[in-house]
Amino acid sequence: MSDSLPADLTAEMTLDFESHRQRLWEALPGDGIVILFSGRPLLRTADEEYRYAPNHNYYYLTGLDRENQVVVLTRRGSERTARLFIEPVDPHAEAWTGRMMTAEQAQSLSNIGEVETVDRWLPFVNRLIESGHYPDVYLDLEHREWAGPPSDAIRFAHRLMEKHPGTPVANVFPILAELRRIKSAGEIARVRAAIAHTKAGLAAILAHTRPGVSEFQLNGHFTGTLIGGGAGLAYPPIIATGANAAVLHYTTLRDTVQPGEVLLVDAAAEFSYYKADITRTFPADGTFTEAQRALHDLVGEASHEVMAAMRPGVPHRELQNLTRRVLGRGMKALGYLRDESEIGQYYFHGVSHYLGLDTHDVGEYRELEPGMVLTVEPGLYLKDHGLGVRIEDDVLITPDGVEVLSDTIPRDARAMEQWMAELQASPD
Ligand SMILES: [Mn+2]
Repeated sequence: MSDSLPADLTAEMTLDFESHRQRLWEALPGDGIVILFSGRPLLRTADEEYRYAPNHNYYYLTGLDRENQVVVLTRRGSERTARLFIEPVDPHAEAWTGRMMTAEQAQSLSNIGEVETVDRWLPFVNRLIESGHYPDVYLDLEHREWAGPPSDAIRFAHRLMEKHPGTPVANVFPILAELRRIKSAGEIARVRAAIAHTKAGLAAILAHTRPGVSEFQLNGHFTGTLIGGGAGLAYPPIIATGANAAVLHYTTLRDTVQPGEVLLVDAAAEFSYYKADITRTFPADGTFTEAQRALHDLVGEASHEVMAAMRPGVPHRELQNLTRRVLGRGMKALGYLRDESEIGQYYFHGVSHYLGLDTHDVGEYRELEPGMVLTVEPGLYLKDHGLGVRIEDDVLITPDGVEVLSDTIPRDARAMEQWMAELQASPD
Protein backbone atom coordinates (compact mmCIF):
# COMPACT_ATOMS: atom_id res chain seq x y z
CA MET A 1 0.00 0.00 0.00
CA SER A 2 1.63 3.23 -1.13
CA ASP A 3 -0.66 5.62 0.79
CA SER A 4 1.19 7.28 3.61
CA LEU A 5 -0.12 6.20 7.00
CA PRO A 6 0.84 8.80 9.58
CA ALA A 7 1.19 7.53 13.14
CA ASP A 8 1.86 11.01 14.53
CA LEU A 9 0.78 14.54 13.79
CA THR A 10 2.56 16.10 10.82
CA ALA A 11 3.16 19.80 10.20
CA GLU A 12 0.12 20.05 7.88
CA MET A 13 -2.14 18.79 10.68
CA THR A 14 -1.28 21.68 13.00
CA LEU A 15 -4.35 23.51 14.31
CA ASP A 16 -4.32 27.17 15.30
CA PHE A 17 -6.25 27.04 18.58
CA GLU A 18 -5.55 30.72 19.18
CA SER A 19 -7.49 31.59 16.02
CA HIS A 20 -10.36 29.33 17.19
CA ARG A 21 -10.54 31.43 20.36
CA GLN A 22 -10.37 34.67 18.36
CA ARG A 23 -13.25 33.53 16.15
CA LEU A 24 -15.30 32.65 19.24
CA TRP A 25 -14.66 36.06 20.82
CA GLU A 26 -15.76 37.76 17.58
CA ALA A 27 -18.87 35.57 17.37
CA LEU A 28 -20.12 36.30 20.90
CA PRO A 29 -23.13 38.63 20.81
CA GLY A 30 -21.66 40.77 23.62
CA ASP A 31 -19.11 40.90 26.41
CA GLY A 32 -18.96 38.00 28.81
CA ILE A 33 -17.16 35.06 30.36
CA VAL A 34 -16.91 31.72 28.55
CA ILE A 35 -16.17 28.69 30.72
CA LEU A 36 -15.46 25.26 29.21
CA PHE A 37 -14.66 22.03 31.01
CA SER A 38 -12.52 19.24 29.54
CA GLY A 39 -14.74 16.65 31.24
CA ARG A 40 -14.02 13.43 33.07
CA PRO A 41 -14.24 9.76 32.12
CA LEU A 42 -17.58 8.05 32.77
CA LEU A 43 -17.75 5.09 35.09
CA ARG A 44 -18.28 1.87 33.13
CA THR A 45 -18.62 -0.67 35.92
CA ALA A 46 -17.23 -1.21 39.42
CA ASP A 47 -14.01 0.85 39.49
CA GLU A 48 -13.47 0.75 35.72
CA GLU A 49 -13.93 3.87 33.60
CA TYR A 50 -14.76 4.31 29.92
CA ARG A 51 -11.88 5.62 27.89
CA TYR A 52 -11.77 9.39 28.40
CA ALA A 53 -12.47 11.69 25.47
CA PRO A 54 -12.16 15.46 25.89
CA ASN A 55 -15.20 17.67 25.42
CA HIS A 56 -14.77 18.48 21.74
CA ASN A 57 -15.44 22.19 22.17
CA TYR A 58 -12.82 22.31 24.91
CA TYR A 59 -10.36 20.58 22.57
CA TYR A 60 -11.30 22.94 19.72
CA LEU A 61 -10.43 25.98 21.83
CA THR A 62 -7.33 24.67 23.61
CA GLY A 63 -5.83 21.63 21.83
CA LEU A 64 -5.72 19.94 25.24
CA ASP A 65 -7.08 16.47 25.90
CA ARG A 66 -6.66 15.86 29.63
CA GLU A 67 -9.45 15.39 32.10
CA ASN A 68 -10.47 17.82 34.84
CA GLN A 69 -9.29 21.01 33.19
CA VAL A 70 -11.10 24.32 32.77
CA VAL A 71 -10.55 27.18 30.35
CA VAL A 72 -11.95 30.64 31.11
CA LEU A 73 -12.15 33.16 28.27
CA THR A 74 -13.28 36.74 28.76
CA ARG A 75 -14.30 39.52 26.43
CA ARG A 76 -14.77 43.09 27.65
CA GLY A 77 -14.71 45.77 24.96
CA SER A 78 -11.49 45.23 23.01
CA GLU A 79 -9.90 43.26 25.88
CA ARG A 80 -9.75 39.45 25.55
CA THR A 81 -8.19 37.07 28.04
CA ALA A 82 -7.67 33.32 28.27
CA ARG A 83 -6.70 31.36 31.36
CA LEU A 84 -6.26 27.63 31.88
CA PHE A 85 -6.75 25.63 35.06
CA ILE A 86 -5.20 22.15 35.12
CA GLU A 87 -4.54 19.36 37.61
CA PRO A 88 -1.19 19.78 39.39
CA VAL A 89 1.37 17.07 38.67
CA ASP A 90 0.98 14.36 41.34
CA PRO A 91 3.85 11.83 41.48
CA HIS A 92 1.62 9.23 43.19
CA ALA A 93 -1.04 9.44 40.45
CA GLU A 94 1.70 9.35 37.80
CA ALA A 95 2.85 5.97 39.14
CA TRP A 96 -0.59 4.55 38.29
CA THR A 97 -1.72 6.33 35.15
CA GLY A 98 1.35 7.89 33.57
CA ARG A 99 2.80 11.30 33.00
CA MET A 100 0.55 14.23 33.73
CA MET A 101 0.50 17.44 31.73
CA THR A 102 2.76 20.16 33.08
CA ALA A 103 1.88 23.85 32.99
CA GLU A 104 4.64 24.36 30.38
CA GLN A 105 3.18 21.65 28.14
CA ALA A 106 -0.32 23.09 28.49
CA GLN A 107 1.05 26.52 27.58
CA SER A 108 2.87 25.38 24.49
CA LEU A 109 0.02 23.17 23.18
CA SER A 110 -2.70 25.77 23.71
CA ASN A 111 -0.70 28.99 23.31
CA ILE A 112 -2.41 30.24 26.48
CA GLY A 113 0.08 31.99 28.74
CA GLU A 114 -1.83 31.96 32.02
CA VAL A 115 -1.98 28.49 33.61
CA GLU A 116 -3.08 27.82 37.19
CA THR A 117 -4.13 24.77 39.18
CA VAL A 118 -7.69 23.56 38.81
CA ASP A 119 -8.69 24.41 42.39
CA ARG A 120 -8.33 28.10 41.46
CA TRP A 121 -10.87 28.41 38.67
CA LEU A 122 -13.98 28.88 40.79
CA PRO A 123 -12.62 31.73 42.95
CA PHE A 124 -11.28 33.32 39.75
CA VAL A 125 -14.69 33.15 38.04
CA ASN A 126 -16.45 34.42 41.17
CA ARG A 127 -14.16 37.46 41.16
CA LEU A 128 -14.93 38.11 37.49
CA ILE A 129 -18.67 37.89 38.07
CA GLU A 130 -18.50 40.10 41.14
CA SER A 131 -16.52 42.73 39.19
CA GLY A 132 -19.74 43.47 37.30
CA HIS A 133 -17.85 43.90 34.03
CA TYR A 134 -19.24 40.82 32.30
CA PRO A 135 -22.96 40.75 31.56
CA ASP A 136 -23.19 37.08 30.50
CA VAL A 137 -21.68 33.75 31.49
CA TYR A 138 -21.46 31.30 28.58
CA LEU A 139 -21.34 27.55 29.20
CA ASP A 140 -21.40 24.55 26.86
CA LEU A 141 -24.86 23.34 27.84
CA GLU A 142 -25.25 20.75 25.10
CA HIS A 143 -26.48 17.60 26.81
CA ARG A 144 -28.04 15.09 24.45
CA GLU A 145 -28.79 12.41 27.00
CA TRP A 146 -30.72 13.83 29.92
CA ALA A 147 -30.86 10.43 31.57
CA GLY A 148 -27.06 10.45 32.02
CA PRO A 149 -25.06 12.13 34.78
CA PRO A 150 -25.00 15.95 34.50
CA SER A 151 -21.89 17.45 32.93
CA ASP A 152 -19.57 19.82 34.83
CA ALA A 153 -21.16 22.70 32.88
CA ILE A 154 -24.72 21.72 33.88
CA ARG A 155 -23.70 21.40 37.54
CA PHE A 156 -21.97 24.77 37.43
CA ALA A 157 -25.02 26.36 35.76
CA HIS A 158 -27.15 25.24 38.71
CA ARG A 159 -24.60 26.57 41.15
CA LEU A 160 -24.50 29.93 39.37
CA MET A 161 -28.27 30.25 39.51
CA GLU A 162 -28.11 29.72 43.27
CA LYS A 163 -25.08 31.90 44.08
CA HIS A 164 -25.43 34.63 41.43
CA PRO A 165 -29.12 34.61 40.50
CA GLY A 166 -28.74 37.92 38.64
CA THR A 167 -26.13 36.60 36.20
CA PRO A 168 -27.61 35.38 32.92
CA VAL A 169 -26.31 31.97 31.81
CA ALA A 170 -26.08 31.57 28.04
CA ASN A 171 -25.34 28.49 25.94
CA VAL A 172 -22.13 28.79 23.90
CA PHE A 173 -22.73 25.46 22.14
CA PRO A 174 -24.63 26.84 19.11
CA ILE A 175 -21.97 29.54 18.60
CA LEU A 176 -19.14 26.98 18.62
CA ALA A 177 -21.16 24.60 16.44
CA GLU A 178 -21.49 27.37 13.87
CA LEU A 179 -17.70 27.94 13.87
CA ARG A 180 -16.92 24.23 13.67
CA ARG A 181 -18.90 23.84 10.40
CA ILE A 182 -16.01 25.35 8.42
CA LYS A 183 -12.78 23.35 8.56
CA SER A 184 -9.23 24.68 8.42
CA ALA A 185 -6.46 23.11 6.37
CA GLY A 186 -5.14 21.37 9.49
CA GLU A 187 -8.52 19.85 10.27
CA ILE A 188 -8.87 18.64 6.69
CA ALA A 189 -5.40 17.09 6.86
CA ARG A 190 -6.46 15.14 9.96
CA VAL A 191 -9.60 13.87 8.19
CA ARG A 192 -7.37 12.79 5.29
CA ALA A 193 -5.13 10.89 7.70
CA ALA A 194 -8.20 9.17 9.18
CA ILE A 195 -9.28 8.20 5.65
CA ALA A 196 -5.84 6.74 4.88
CA HIS A 197 -6.03 4.55 8.01
CA THR A 198 -9.60 3.57 7.09
CA LYS A 199 -8.40 2.42 3.67
CA ALA A 200 -5.76 0.19 5.27
CA GLY A 201 -8.40 -1.32 7.56
CA LEU A 202 -10.78 -1.96 4.68
CA ALA A 203 -7.99 -3.60 2.72
CA ALA A 204 -7.43 -5.98 5.64
CA ILE A 205 -11.13 -6.87 5.60
CA LEU A 206 -11.19 -7.45 1.85
CA ALA A 207 -8.10 -9.63 2.02
CA HIS A 208 -9.83 -11.95 4.52
CA THR A 209 -13.42 -11.95 3.24
CA ARG A 210 -14.67 -15.34 2.07
CA PRO A 211 -17.62 -17.60 2.88
CA GLY A 212 -17.12 -19.09 6.33
CA VAL A 213 -15.40 -16.10 7.93
CA SER A 214 -17.32 -14.37 10.72
CA GLU A 215 -18.19 -10.72 11.04
CA PHE A 216 -16.19 -10.49 14.28
CA GLN A 217 -13.09 -11.98 12.66
CA LEU A 218 -13.31 -9.30 9.97
CA ASN A 219 -13.70 -6.71 12.71
CA GLY A 220 -10.51 -8.07 14.25
CA HIS A 221 -8.65 -7.47 11.00
CA PHE A 222 -10.07 -3.96 10.65
CA THR A 223 -9.59 -2.86 14.24
CA GLY A 224 -6.18 -4.50 14.51
CA THR A 225 -4.98 -2.64 11.44
CA LEU A 226 -6.18 0.71 12.80
CA ILE A 227 -4.80 0.25 16.29
CA GLY A 228 -1.58 -1.26 14.94
CA GLY A 229 -1.19 1.77 12.68
CA GLY A 230 -1.51 4.28 15.51
CA ALA A 231 -5.10 5.37 14.77
CA GLY A 232 -8.36 4.69 16.63
CA LEU A 233 -11.93 3.81 15.75
CA ALA A 234 -14.23 6.69 14.81
CA TYR A 235 -17.28 4.64 15.91
CA PRO A 236 -18.17 0.99 16.50
CA PRO A 237 -17.67 -0.80 13.15
CA ILE A 238 -20.72 -2.02 11.24
CA ILE A 239 -19.69 -5.21 9.45
CA ALA A 240 -22.92 -6.66 8.15
CA THR A 241 -23.28 -9.69 5.90
CA GLY A 242 -26.49 -10.41 3.96
CA ALA A 243 -29.71 -9.12 5.47
CA ASN A 244 -27.85 -7.70 8.53
CA ALA A 245 -26.98 -4.75 6.27
CA ALA A 246 -30.62 -3.65 6.43
CA VAL A 247 -30.12 -2.84 10.13
CA LEU A 248 -28.59 0.63 9.85
CA HIS A 249 -26.59 0.49 13.08
CA TYR A 250 -25.83 -3.25 13.16
CA THR A 251 -22.96 -3.78 15.61
CA THR A 252 -23.72 -7.30 16.89
CA LEU A 253 -21.11 -8.87 14.54
CA ARG A 254 -21.79 -12.56 15.34
CA ASP A 255 -22.82 -13.97 11.95
CA THR A 256 -20.85 -16.02 9.45
CA VAL A 257 -20.50 -14.92 5.85
CA GLN A 258 -22.45 -17.20 3.48
CA PRO A 259 -21.71 -17.84 -0.22
CA GLY A 260 -23.43 -15.39 -2.55
CA GLU A 261 -23.94 -12.76 0.12
CA VAL A 262 -22.98 -9.11 -0.03
CA LEU A 263 -21.14 -7.44 2.86
CA LEU A 264 -21.69 -3.87 3.95
CA VAL A 265 -18.83 -2.36 5.95
CA ASP A 266 -19.38 1.04 7.56
CA ALA A 267 -16.24 1.45 9.61
CA ALA A 268 -13.67 4.20 9.91
CA ALA A 269 -10.69 5.60 11.73
CA GLU A 270 -10.24 8.55 14.02
CA PHE A 271 -6.94 10.41 13.87
CA SER A 272 -6.05 13.09 16.42
CA TYR A 273 -9.75 13.41 17.28
CA TYR A 274 -10.86 13.90 13.65
CA LYS A 275 -13.04 11.25 12.04
CA ALA A 276 -13.51 9.54 8.73
CA ASP A 277 -16.89 7.99 7.92
CA ILE A 278 -16.72 5.46 5.09
CA THR A 279 -18.94 2.65 3.81
CA ARG A 280 -18.11 0.09 1.13
CA THR A 281 -20.20 -2.84 -0.10
CA PHE A 282 -18.68 -5.91 -1.76
CA PRO A 283 -19.43 -9.57 -2.60
CA ALA A 284 -18.49 -12.43 -0.26
CA ASP A 285 -17.18 -14.53 -3.16
CA GLY A 286 -15.37 -11.69 -4.91
CA THR A 287 -17.94 -11.24 -7.72
CA PHE A 288 -21.33 -9.52 -7.61
CA THR A 289 -24.33 -11.28 -9.20
CA GLU A 290 -26.01 -9.26 -11.94
CA ALA A 291 -28.88 -8.30 -9.59
CA GLN A 292 -26.45 -7.22 -6.85
CA ARG A 293 -24.35 -5.29 -9.35
CA ALA A 294 -27.40 -3.42 -10.66
CA LEU A 295 -28.24 -2.26 -7.13
CA HIS A 296 -24.63 -1.29 -6.42
CA ASP A 297 -24.48 0.64 -9.72
CA LEU A 298 -27.67 2.50 -8.83
CA VAL A 299 -26.31 3.56 -5.44
CA GLY A 300 -23.10 4.60 -7.19
CA GLU A 301 -25.14 6.69 -9.64
CA ALA A 302 -26.91 8.44 -6.76
CA SER A 303 -23.56 9.13 -5.11
CA HIS A 304 -22.18 10.56 -8.35
CA GLU A 305 -25.25 12.76 -8.92
CA VAL A 306 -25.16 14.15 -5.38
CA MET A 307 -21.45 14.97 -5.57
CA ALA A 308 -21.99 16.65 -8.95
CA ALA A 309 -24.71 18.83 -7.40
CA MET A 310 -22.67 19.90 -4.35
CA ARG A 311 -21.26 23.39 -4.50
CA PRO A 312 -21.41 26.58 -2.42
CA GLY A 313 -24.91 28.03 -2.19
CA VAL A 314 -26.79 24.74 -2.71
CA PRO A 315 -29.25 24.08 0.16
CA HIS A 316 -28.29 20.91 2.01
CA ARG A 317 -31.86 19.54 1.90
CA GLU A 318 -31.76 19.47 -1.91
CA LEU A 319 -29.22 16.65 -1.71
CA GLN A 320 -31.76 14.42 -0.01
CA ASN A 321 -34.45 15.23 -2.58
CA LEU A 322 -32.02 14.48 -5.40
CA THR A 323 -31.03 11.14 -3.83
CA ARG A 324 -34.66 10.08 -3.48
CA ARG A 325 -35.32 10.99 -7.12
CA VAL A 326 -32.35 9.05 -8.50
CA LEU A 327 -32.93 5.99 -6.33
CA GLY A 328 -36.73 6.04 -6.89
CA ARG A 329 -36.36 6.26 -10.66
CA GLY A 330 -33.74 3.49 -10.66
CA MET A 331 -35.66 1.12 -8.40
CA LYS A 332 -38.69 1.50 -10.62
CA ALA A 333 -36.62 0.76 -13.72
CA LEU A 334 -35.20 -2.35 -12.02
CA GLY A 335 -38.71 -3.57 -11.20
CA TYR A 336 -38.54 -3.24 -7.40
CA LEU A 337 -41.08 -0.39 -7.28
CA ARG A 338 -44.29 0.35 -9.14
CA ASP A 339 -43.95 4.05 -8.35
CA GLU A 340 -40.80 6.00 -7.57
CA SER A 341 -42.55 7.86 -4.75
CA GLU A 342 -42.40 4.59 -2.75
CA ILE A 343 -38.58 4.79 -2.47
CA GLY A 344 -38.93 5.21 1.30
CA GLN A 345 -39.34 1.41 1.53
CA TYR A 346 -35.72 0.95 0.46
CA TYR A 347 -34.02 4.20 1.44
CA PHE A 348 -34.86 5.86 4.75
CA HIS A 349 -31.89 7.84 6.11
CA GLY A 350 -30.19 11.11 5.29
CA VAL A 351 -27.66 11.26 2.45
CA SER A 352 -25.20 13.66 4.03
CA HIS A 353 -23.99 14.98 7.36
CA TYR A 354 -21.10 17.09 8.61
CA LEU A 355 -17.91 15.29 9.61
CA GLY A 356 -15.09 16.47 11.86
CA LEU A 357 -14.40 16.14 15.56
CA ASP A 358 -17.70 14.27 15.72
CA THR A 359 -18.81 11.64 13.22
CA HIS A 360 -22.16 13.42 12.95
CA ASP A 361 -20.49 16.78 13.38
CA VAL A 362 -22.17 19.81 14.87
CA GLY A 363 -23.76 22.75 13.11
CA GLU A 364 -27.02 23.72 11.48
CA TYR A 365 -27.72 22.59 7.93
CA ARG A 366 -28.35 25.44 5.55
CA GLU A 367 -26.51 26.20 2.30
CA LEU A 368 -23.19 24.57 1.48
CA GLU A 369 -20.09 26.71 1.99
CA PRO A 370 -16.42 26.26 1.06
CA GLY A 371 -14.51 24.48 3.81
CA MET A 372 -17.34 22.22 4.92
CA VAL A 373 -16.56 18.50 5.16
CA LEU A 374 -19.58 16.26 4.60
CA THR A 375 -20.42 12.66 3.90
CA VAL A 376 -22.28 11.44 0.82
CA GLU A 377 -23.96 8.14 1.60
CA PRO A 378 -26.87 6.91 -0.49
CA GLY A 379 -28.02 3.36 0.21
CA LEU A 380 -30.65 0.73 -0.58
CA TYR A 381 -31.85 -1.82 1.97
CA LEU A 382 -33.69 -4.89 0.70
CA LYS A 383 -34.24 -6.99 3.78
CA ASP A 384 -36.48 -9.47 1.94
CA HIS A 385 -33.82 -9.98 -0.71
CA GLY A 386 -31.17 -10.44 1.97
CA LEU A 387 -28.92 -7.47 1.25
CA GLY A 388 -28.18 -3.82 1.77
CA VAL A 389 -25.92 -1.57 -0.30
CA ARG A 390 -24.44 1.71 0.87
CA ILE A 391 -21.55 3.70 -0.53
CA GLU A 392 -20.30 6.44 1.76
CA ASP A 393 -17.61 8.97 0.93
CA ASP A 394 -16.23 12.10 2.58
CA VAL A 395 -16.08 15.31 0.56
CA LEU A 396 -14.75 18.83 1.00
CA ILE A 397 -16.76 21.74 -0.41
CA THR A 398 -14.45 23.85 -2.58
CA PRO A 399 -15.17 27.27 -4.14
CA ASP A 400 -16.63 25.59 -7.22
CA GLY A 401 -17.70 22.08 -6.26
CA VAL A 402 -16.32 19.22 -4.20
CA GLU A 403 -13.07 17.43 -3.64
CA VAL A 404 -13.71 13.78 -2.81
CA LEU A 405 -11.33 13.19 0.09
CA SER A 406 -12.00 9.42 0.02
CA ASP A 407 -11.36 9.11 -3.72
CA THR A 408 -8.28 7.09 -2.76
CA ILE A 409 -10.53 4.16 -1.77
CA PRO A 410 -12.01 2.07 -4.63
CA ARG A 411 -15.76 2.54 -4.83
CA ASP A 412 -17.48 1.21 -7.97
CA ALA A 413 -18.55 -2.45 -8.25
CA ARG A 414 -15.79 -3.41 -10.68
CA ALA A 415 -13.16 -1.47 -8.74
CA MET A 416 -14.19 -3.24 -5.51
CA GLU A 417 -13.93 -6.67 -7.21
CA GLN A 418 -10.49 -5.83 -8.62
CA TRP A 419 -9.19 -4.45 -5.33
CA MET A 420 -10.44 -7.55 -3.49
CA ALA A 421 -8.82 -9.88 -6.07
CA GLU A 422 -5.49 -8.06 -5.74
CA LEU A 423 -5.59 -8.14 -1.95
CA GLN A 424 -6.50 -11.84 -1.82
CA ALA A 425 -3.69 -12.69 -4.25
CA SER A 426 -1.23 -11.28 -1.71
CA PRO A 427 -2.83 -10.99 1.75
CA ASP A 428 -1.01 -9.06 4.52
MN1 LIG B 1 -22.22 8.59 7.95
